[in-house]
Amino acid sequence: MTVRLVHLVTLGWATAAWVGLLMAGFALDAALAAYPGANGRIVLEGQSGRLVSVNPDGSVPVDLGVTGTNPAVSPNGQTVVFESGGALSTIRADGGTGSLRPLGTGAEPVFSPDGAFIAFERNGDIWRMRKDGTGSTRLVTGGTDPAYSPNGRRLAFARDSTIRTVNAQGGEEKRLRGGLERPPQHLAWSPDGGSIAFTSELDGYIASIYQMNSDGSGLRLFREGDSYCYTGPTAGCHPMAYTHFSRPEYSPDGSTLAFSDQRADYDSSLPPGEQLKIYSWVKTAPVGSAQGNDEYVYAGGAPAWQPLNPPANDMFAGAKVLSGSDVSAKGKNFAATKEAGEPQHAGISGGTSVWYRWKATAAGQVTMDTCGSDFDTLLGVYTGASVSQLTTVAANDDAACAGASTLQSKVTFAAEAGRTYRIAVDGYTGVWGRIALHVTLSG
Ligand SMILES: [Ca+2]
Ligand SMILES: [Ca+2]
Repeated sequence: MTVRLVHLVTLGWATAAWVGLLMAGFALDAALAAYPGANGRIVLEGQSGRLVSVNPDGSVPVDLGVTGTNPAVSPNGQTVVFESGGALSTIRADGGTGSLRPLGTGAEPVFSPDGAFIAFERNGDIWRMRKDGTGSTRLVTGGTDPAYSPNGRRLAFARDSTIRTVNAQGGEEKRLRGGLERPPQHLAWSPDGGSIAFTSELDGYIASIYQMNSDGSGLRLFREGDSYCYTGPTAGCHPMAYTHFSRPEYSPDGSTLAFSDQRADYDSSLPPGEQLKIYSWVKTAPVGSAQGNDEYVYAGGAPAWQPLNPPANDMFAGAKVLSGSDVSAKGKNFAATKEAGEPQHAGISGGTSVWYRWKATAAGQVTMDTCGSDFDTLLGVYTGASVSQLTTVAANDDAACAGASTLQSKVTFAAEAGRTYRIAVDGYTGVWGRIALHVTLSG
């Protein structure tokens, strides 16, 4: 549903219109999300109305640089689609308005599990389009709150007091569950395919989160919203204090639900008439946990959980092989990690390394650089067969590329014929980006 709670406006959450910068986006991997996935960061609408990305414990907040709400993260974890002023856009998960791409009118967006499509609401119907905003088609007439099954074959959606599914390309509809007391909203399908979570809202104030099996059976309450009347010196029920649990979102590993916890509570230290305070938090709790076992994450709402899929050459043992005397390789260190025993490249704390190996076909001067990469790189070149027993050949943090000083890296050394060199490209303090790596051997 696109209806915003009235009380959010009082918090200054009103959505501002903004003008987007169109940019030719990078092509993204269309790999299916694997279950169980690894949990990345949580993207949410912060109290300022801007999208914020935080670690699941709320640490290291990053302002994504845009006003928006209802974010969803792509299966490869690299792109966020979100709603702002009645329109949808995508942005890189690490932010930056330079990657902003407007997609057109819509609400409640969600990526398909292969990352190729975005399903969304438009004028009370459910549509899908390609991730670049082209090819919009209506899948369902009369429906809200789409959620893909993890295998991508079905879309769950809400219509009146029922939860239904439809083929991901449209067509045949199935009713999973009817007779719900109140219209369901904010559907989320668990990564193992077994459960669907949703919000049930009483009157715009009180709301609860339910789960059910994905065949519609086994309805169970996860978090129950409630209301109460104040009994202090200014006793009364106008306005009422209440709790509002909404927007459940499964962690990629399936163990945890993130959700919005909004509440109005009395603060008797304030003057009469101003005692009702509104709070909005993102919290997490284990999927089967009882009420009250919630972890505070961050002030705000509408959480979306980022799946992490480290690159194939994250580990030393999975190094990508480069061959030739003049090699250009493209790569990414998104979601890459530091492994046990790994040295600090160029003596600097990185944390998001990927590995390459290159064998010198002849003796000569070799230059290796990361010029053209779009992040602050570290470069380390080693010999040795084990990540914890490497001998440093050369290392660099920042170097000149094409005559200008940059945050990219470059090394030059004398290569021995037939020797295999191990190359680590890392992100300075663990940043992520797209790698351009060049190896040039001159005889
Ligand atoms: Ca690594
Ligand atoms: Ca650097």
